[in-house]
Amino acid sequence: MSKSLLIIGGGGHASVLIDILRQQKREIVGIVSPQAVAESNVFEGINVFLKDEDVFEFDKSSIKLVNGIGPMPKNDLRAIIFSKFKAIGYEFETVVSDNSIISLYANLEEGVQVLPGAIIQTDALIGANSIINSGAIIEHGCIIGRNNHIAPGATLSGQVHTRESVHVGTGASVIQNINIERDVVIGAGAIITSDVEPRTICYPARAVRKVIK
Ligand code: JB2
Repeated sequence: MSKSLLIIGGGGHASVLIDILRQQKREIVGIVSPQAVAESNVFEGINVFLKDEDVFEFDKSSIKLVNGIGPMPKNDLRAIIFSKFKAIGYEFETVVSDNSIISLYANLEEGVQVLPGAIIQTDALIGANSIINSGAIIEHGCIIGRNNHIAPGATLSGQVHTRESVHVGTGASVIQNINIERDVVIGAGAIITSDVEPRTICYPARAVRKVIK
Protein backbone atom coordinates (compact mmCIF):
# COMPACT_ATOMS: atom_id res chain seq x y z
CA MET A 1 0.00 0.00 0.00
CA SER A 2 1.18 3.54 -0.79
CA LYS A 3 2.50 5.49 2.19
CA SER A 4 0.93 8.73 3.46
CA LEU A 5 2.63 11.91 2.30
CA LEU A 6 3.96 15.01 4.09
CA ILE A 7 4.48 18.02 1.81
CA ILE A 8 7.45 20.35 2.39
CA GLY A 9 6.50 23.91 1.37
CA GLY A 10 3.10 25.48 0.80
CA GLY A 11 3.51 27.75 -2.23
CA GLY A 12 2.59 27.50 -5.88
CA HIS A 13 4.74 24.45 -6.62
CA ALA A 14 3.31 22.55 -3.65
CA SER A 15 -0.23 23.36 -4.83
CA VAL A 16 0.46 21.75 -8.23
CA LEU A 17 1.86 18.61 -6.59
CA ILE A 18 -1.04 18.30 -4.14
CA ASP A 19 -3.50 18.60 -7.03
CA ILE A 20 -1.78 15.69 -8.82
CA LEU A 21 -1.65 13.60 -5.63
CA ARG A 22 -5.29 14.23 -4.75
CA GLN A 23 -6.33 13.07 -8.23
CA GLN A 24 -4.39 9.88 -7.46
CA LYS A 25 -6.26 9.54 -4.13
CA ARG A 26 -3.06 9.75 -2.08
CA GLU A 27 -3.37 10.54 1.62
CA ILE A 28 -1.74 13.85 2.62
CA VAL A 29 -1.04 14.12 6.36
CA GLY A 30 0.19 17.71 6.32
CA ILE A 31 2.16 20.60 4.88
CA VAL A 32 5.31 22.03 6.47
CA SER A 33 5.50 25.73 5.66
CA PRO A 34 6.96 28.55 7.81
CA GLN A 35 5.05 31.13 5.74
CA ALA A 36 1.27 31.14 5.33
CA VAL A 37 0.25 28.69 2.63
CA ALA A 38 -0.56 30.23 -0.75
CA GLU A 39 -4.12 31.33 -1.42
CA SER A 40 -5.57 28.30 -3.15
CA ASN A 41 -8.48 25.99 -2.47
CA VAL A 42 -6.00 23.14 -2.97
CA PHE A 43 -4.73 23.60 0.60
CA GLU A 44 -8.15 23.48 2.26
CA GLY A 45 -8.47 20.92 5.04
CA ILE A 46 -4.78 19.99 5.21
CA ASN A 47 -2.91 20.35 8.55
CA VAL A 48 -0.14 22.94 8.43
CA PHE A 49 3.10 22.57 10.43
CA LEU A 50 5.36 25.59 10.77
CA LYS A 51 8.86 24.19 11.33
CA ASP A 52 11.00 21.64 9.50
CA GLU A 53 11.59 19.96 12.88
CA ASP A 54 7.86 19.08 12.89
CA VAL A 55 8.72 16.43 10.27
CA PHE A 56 10.25 14.38 13.13
CA GLU A 57 6.75 13.86 14.58
CA PHE A 58 6.27 11.40 11.71
CA ASP A 59 8.05 8.06 11.69
CA LYS A 60 10.42 7.60 8.73
CA SER A 61 8.94 4.22 7.95
CA SER A 62 5.31 5.35 7.93
CA ILE A 63 5.39 8.36 5.57
CA LYS A 64 7.19 9.71 2.53
CA LEU A 65 8.09 13.36 1.99
CA VAL A 66 7.20 15.38 -1.09
CA ASN A 67 9.51 18.27 -1.89
CA GLY A 68 7.11 21.12 -2.59
CA ILE A 69 9.78 23.81 -2.74
CA GLY A 70 10.22 25.06 -6.30
CA PRO A 71 13.82 25.55 -7.41
CA MET A 72 14.83 29.08 -8.29
CA PRO A 73 18.19 30.05 -9.83
CA LYS A 74 20.67 31.05 -7.04
CA ASN A 75 18.44 29.51 -4.36
CA ASP A 76 19.47 26.03 -3.14
CA LEU A 77 16.65 25.50 -0.64
CA ARG A 78 15.02 22.68 -2.62
CA ALA A 79 18.30 20.76 -2.88
CA ILE A 80 19.14 21.44 0.80
CA ILE A 81 15.75 20.11 1.96
CA PHE A 82 16.23 16.94 -0.11
CA SER A 83 19.73 16.14 1.11
CA LYS A 84 18.99 17.09 4.75
CA PHE A 85 16.03 14.75 5.14
CA LYS A 86 17.62 11.97 3.05
CA ALA A 87 20.66 12.04 5.36
CA ILE A 88 18.34 11.48 8.36
CA GLY A 89 16.67 8.53 6.62
CA TYR A 90 13.43 9.94 5.20
CA GLU A 91 12.38 8.93 1.69
CA PHE A 92 10.97 11.27 -0.97
CA GLU A 93 8.03 10.25 -3.13
CA THR A 94 8.42 10.45 -6.91
CA VAL A 95 5.38 12.35 -8.20
CA VAL A 96 4.24 11.65 -11.76
CA SER A 97 1.10 13.25 -13.19
CA ASP A 98 -1.33 10.82 -14.81
CA ASN A 99 -1.45 13.38 -17.63
CA SER A 100 2.23 13.10 -18.49
CA ILE A 101 3.64 10.64 -21.03
CA ILE A 102 6.61 8.59 -19.89
CA SER A 103 8.31 5.87 -21.93
CA LEU A 104 8.42 2.41 -20.37
CA TYR A 105 12.15 2.64 -21.03
CA ALA A 106 12.81 5.88 -19.15
CA ASN A 107 14.15 5.93 -15.58
CA LEU A 108 13.25 8.37 -12.84
CA GLU A 109 15.31 8.61 -9.64
CA GLU A 110 13.93 9.32 -6.16
CA GLY A 111 11.94 12.49 -5.68
CA VAL A 112 11.58 13.34 -9.38
CA GLN A 113 8.41 15.29 -10.21
CA VAL A 114 6.79 15.13 -13.65
CA LEU A 115 3.95 17.60 -14.13
CA PRO A 116 0.96 17.49 -16.50
CA GLY A 117 1.69 17.49 -20.21
CA ALA A 118 5.38 16.62 -19.87
CA ILE A 119 6.82 13.95 -22.20
CA ILE A 120 9.84 11.80 -21.32
CA GLN A 121 11.09 9.56 -24.10
CA THR A 122 12.94 6.23 -24.30
CA ASP A 123 16.19 5.71 -22.39
CA ALA A 124 15.99 9.10 -20.69
CA LEU A 125 17.30 9.21 -17.10
CA ILE A 126 16.02 11.90 -14.74
CA GLY A 127 18.25 12.54 -11.72
CA ALA A 128 17.02 12.68 -8.11
CA ASN A 129 14.95 15.64 -6.95
CA SER A 130 14.59 17.10 -10.47
CA ILE A 131 11.39 18.65 -11.83
CA ILE A 132 10.13 18.14 -15.36
CA ASN A 133 7.55 20.92 -15.34
CA SER A 134 4.28 21.23 -17.25
CA GLY A 135 4.55 20.53 -20.97
CA ALA A 136 8.34 20.09 -21.03
CA ILE A 137 9.77 17.55 -23.51
CA ILE A 138 12.74 15.34 -22.67
CA GLU A 139 13.66 13.42 -25.81
CA HIS A 140 15.22 9.96 -26.16
CA GLY A 141 18.50 9.27 -24.39
CA CYS A 142 18.66 12.53 -22.43
CA ILE A 143 20.46 12.34 -19.09
CA ILE A 144 19.19 14.95 -16.66
CA GLY A 145 21.30 15.55 -13.54
CA ARG A 146 20.18 15.86 -9.92
CA ASN A 147 18.34 18.96 -8.73
CA ASN A 148 17.48 20.18 -12.22
CA HIS A 149 14.44 22.24 -13.12
CA ILE A 150 13.23 21.87 -16.69
CA ALA A 151 10.64 24.66 -16.69
CA PRO A 152 7.26 24.65 -18.46
CA GLY A 153 7.37 24.10 -22.19
CA ALA A 154 11.15 23.67 -22.47
CA THR A 155 12.35 21.15 -25.09
CA LEU A 156 15.49 19.04 -24.83
CA SER A 157 16.15 17.13 -28.06
CA GLY A 158 17.76 13.68 -28.12
CA GLN A 159 20.77 12.81 -25.96
CA VAL A 160 21.13 16.14 -24.22
CA HIS A 161 23.13 15.72 -21.00
CA THR A 162 22.67 18.15 -18.12
CA ARG A 163 24.81 17.97 -14.97
CA GLU A 164 23.73 18.90 -11.40
CA SER A 165 21.58 21.96 -10.56
CA VAL A 166 20.76 23.10 -14.10
CA HIS A 167 17.75 25.35 -14.74
CA VAL A 168 16.30 25.30 -18.25
CA GLY A 169 13.90 28.23 -18.46
CA THR A 170 10.35 28.33 -19.75
CA GLY A 171 10.09 27.58 -23.46
CA ALA A 172 13.86 27.22 -23.99
CA SER A 173 15.03 24.77 -26.69
CA VAL A 174 18.20 22.67 -26.69
CA ILE A 175 19.24 20.84 -29.86
CA GLN A 176 20.42 17.22 -29.80
CA ASN A 177 23.69 15.93 -28.26
CA ILE A 178 24.41 19.07 -26.21
CA ASN A 179 26.25 18.93 -22.84
CA ILE A 180 25.16 21.44 -20.21
CA GLU A 181 27.50 21.59 -17.22
CA ARG A 182 26.53 22.12 -13.56
CA ASP A 183 24.86 25.25 -12.17
CA VAL A 184 23.91 26.57 -15.61
CA VAL A 185 20.85 28.79 -16.09
CA ILE A 186 19.29 28.75 -19.55
CA GLY A 187 17.07 31.82 -19.85
CA ALA A 188 13.42 31.54 -20.86
CA GLY A 189 13.07 31.16 -24.60
CA ALA A 190 16.79 30.71 -25.28
CA ILE A 191 17.90 28.42 -28.11
CA ILE A 192 21.01 26.38 -27.27
CA THR A 193 23.04 24.96 -30.16
CA SER A 194 26.46 24.37 -28.51
CA ASP A 195 27.78 22.97 -25.21
CA VAL A 196 27.48 25.20 -22.12
CA GLU A 197 30.29 25.70 -19.56
CA PRO A 198 29.66 25.39 -15.78
CA ARG A 199 28.02 28.29 -13.93
CA THR A 200 27.00 30.10 -17.12
CA ILE A 201 23.81 32.09 -17.72
CA CYS A 202 22.53 31.87 -21.30
CA TYR A 203 20.34 34.81 -22.24
CA PRO A 204 17.89 34.48 -25.13
CA ALA A 205 18.57 36.49 -28.26
CA ARG A 206 16.50 39.66 -28.31
CA ALA A 207 14.40 40.45 -31.34
CA VAL A 208 15.83 43.47 -33.20
CA ARG A 209 13.14 46.15 -33.39
CA LYS A 210 12.89 48.50 -36.31
CA VAL A 211 10.12 50.92 -37.20
CA ILE A 212 8.56 50.14 -40.59
CA LYS A 213 8.58 53.23 -42.81
O1 JB2 B 1 12.99 26.44 5.19
C1 JB2 B 1 11.87 26.19 4.75
C2 JB2 B 1 11.20 27.07 3.85
N1 JB2 B 1 11.50 28.28 3.30
C3 JB2 B 1 10.45 28.63 2.52
N2 JB2 B 1 11.22 25.03 5.08
C4 JB2 B 1 10.00 24.72 4.58
N3 JB2 B 1 9.43 23.57 4.98
N4 JB2 B 1 9.34 25.52 3.73
C5 JB2 B 1 9.93 26.67 3.37
N5 JB2 B 1 9.51 27.64 2.57
C6 JB2 B 1 8.22 27.59 1.88
O2 JB2 B 1 8.43 27.57 0.47
C7 JB2 B 1 7.37 28.82 2.12
O3 JB2 B 1 6.67 28.72 3.35
C8 JB2 B 1 6.43 28.77 0.89
O4 JB2 B 1 5.27 28.01 1.20
C9 JB2 B 1 7.24 28.04 -0.18
C10 JB2 B 1 7.67 28.95 -1.34
O5 JB2 B 1 6.52 29.23 -2.08
P1 JB2 B 1 6.51 30.11 -3.42
O6 JB2 B 1 5.10 30.15 -3.91
O7 JB2 B 1 7.23 31.37 -3.16
O8 JB2 B 1 7.41 29.33 -4.45
P2 JB2 B 1 7.34 27.81 -4.87
O9 JB2 B 1 8.59 27.22 -4.34
O10 JB2 B 1 6.09 27.16 -4.53
O11 JB2 B 1 7.38 27.87 -6.49
C11 JB2 B 1 8.46 28.39 -7.24
O12 JB2 B 1 8.97 27.39 -8.09
C12 JB2 B 1 8.02 26.81 -9.00
C13 JB2 B 1 8.69 25.72 -9.79
C14 JB2 B 1 7.90 29.55 -8.05
O13 JB2 B 1 8.93 30.18 -8.71
C15 JB2 B 1 6.88 29.04 -9.05
O14 JB2 B 1 6.48 30.11 -9.90
C16 JB2 B 1 7.47 27.92 -9.90
N6 JB2 B 1 6.44 27.38 -10.77
